[in-house]
Amino acid sequence: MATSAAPPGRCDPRRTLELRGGDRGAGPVIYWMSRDQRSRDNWALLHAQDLALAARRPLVVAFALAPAFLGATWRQYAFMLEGLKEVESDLAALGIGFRLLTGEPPAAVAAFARREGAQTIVSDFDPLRVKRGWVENLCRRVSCPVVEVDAHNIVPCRIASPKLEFGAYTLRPKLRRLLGEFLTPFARVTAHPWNPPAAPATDWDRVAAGLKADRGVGPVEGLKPGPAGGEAALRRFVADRLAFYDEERNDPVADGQSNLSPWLHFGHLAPQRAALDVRAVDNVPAASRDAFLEELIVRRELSDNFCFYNPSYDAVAGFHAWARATLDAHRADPRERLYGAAELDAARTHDPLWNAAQTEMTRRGKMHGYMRMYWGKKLLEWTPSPEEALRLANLLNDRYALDGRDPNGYTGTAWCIGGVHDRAWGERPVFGKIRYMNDKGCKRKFDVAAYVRKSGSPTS
Ligand code: FAD
Ligand code: FO1
Repeated sequence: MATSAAPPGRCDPRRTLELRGGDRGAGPVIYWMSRDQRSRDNWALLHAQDLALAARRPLVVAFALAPAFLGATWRQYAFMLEGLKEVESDLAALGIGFRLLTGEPPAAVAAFARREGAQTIVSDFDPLRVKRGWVENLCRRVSCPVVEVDAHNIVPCRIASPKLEFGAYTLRPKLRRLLGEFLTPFARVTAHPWNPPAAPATDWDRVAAGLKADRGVGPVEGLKPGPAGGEAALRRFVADRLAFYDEERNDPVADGQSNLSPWLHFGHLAPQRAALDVRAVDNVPAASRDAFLEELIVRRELSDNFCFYNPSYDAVAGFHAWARATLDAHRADPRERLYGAAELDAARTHDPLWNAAQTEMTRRGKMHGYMRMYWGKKLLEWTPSPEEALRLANLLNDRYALDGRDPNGYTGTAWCIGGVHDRAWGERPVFGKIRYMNDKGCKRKFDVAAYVRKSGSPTS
């Protein structure tokens, strides 16, 4: 069926970056899907389709299932695999191929691309070290062009700023200046006229059985993984809780957050979709709408900026000089209490509030955003060094949180322990000038006893 040449690029060219040139093979365009695991609202898929339409080629999406990923357990893999099943059938309905590849991702994708004679490979932007390493490795293994598309940030990370930003206050104006050009409606992926050779549907049971992920951390009940689940969660938030977001988002007892982070993390839901839908709501207080957009756009895109431009985003070496100096000056301060990984993991500290936060995360797969700050800061107070505090914060967060292994997480723990994107505060033992938080501050803000009851304690 002849169709017109590709419509004029549906994806803003500023979202794309050619990582390598090369010889265009005679085969399909391949979108190596990783961060943005969805068929709708996906600029990387739209760009890959434009390339395939212009070359009158099939379009195939490849997902490389890593045998291990930053400490991910069965909890996270189960959520992700459920979503990928849905993506496979969404793509099939559009005549777009889906291939689940196993083994080390760059080698698996390179072998697939060579076998198929890929015309071009499109990848989706991700600032994490492991992901950038995968794409660099791929570029050395293939001879066709490889193009990166930022499908996660509303303002592409590389465009928003060419450098590491000090904080929200320095990035916000840069985002604001460009938001009008990038916070635009999504084009739709169309039915693809050149279909890839039929391939057997993925044997998802066999894929799951082949995963070594630690089954000791089980799936979180009651959440519907995948793009449809993410879109439903967004509709529920907008309908029921957006109106109260400004005053309730920092109250761990109220269910005031959107709870969208698992679907945003796996790319089942596009942040831009959430921003477009929330911005269009006109029957809620502007303060709530604006507060949500500040977190969703500024805070989240600040995290990508931090991880992209700071190679030590998950290390004390990545903290600002003032923070390293103040933490060094207080390294020898006596710690009132010291806890190791086992006690912290089991939520067996002296502090019922901290235990409740840890229990919420291990049971629910998500800790309330306000409690994450308290939770992270106590680790600095109760471990022998900032390095150990940061290691344990990332280890526990990535083990239990559905939204873990994310730039937001590494930035969040660096904020808690190293004052990243924060300022210096009054000097005190152990913390130095890093912002301090304690349970008295929490008691002033919300009903601590109610939160402890709600989250349960390890023995309950
Ligand atoms: P909402 O309040 O509804 O916000 C909506 C979205 O805005 C979030 O999903 C997220 O994409 C973005 N957002 C909100 N707050 C922040 C923030 N402080 N920094 C960056 N983006 C933000 N977020 C993760 O996605 N994964 C993590 O592993 C993670 N670990 C964290 C660890 C610590 C120690 C701290 C202090 C924060 C961490 N955060 C993490 C950031 C924030 O707490 C979560 O994004 C938020 O609580 C997710 O729940 P929600 O989607 O209901 O948030
Ligand atoms: N991305 C992949 O391309 N392949 C994987 O096998 C994979 C596993 C995985 C497990 C848990 C998790 O939280 C993320 C995982 N990711 C995987 C990456 C994810 O899609 C996101 O791109 C990043 O974690 C966010 O930057």
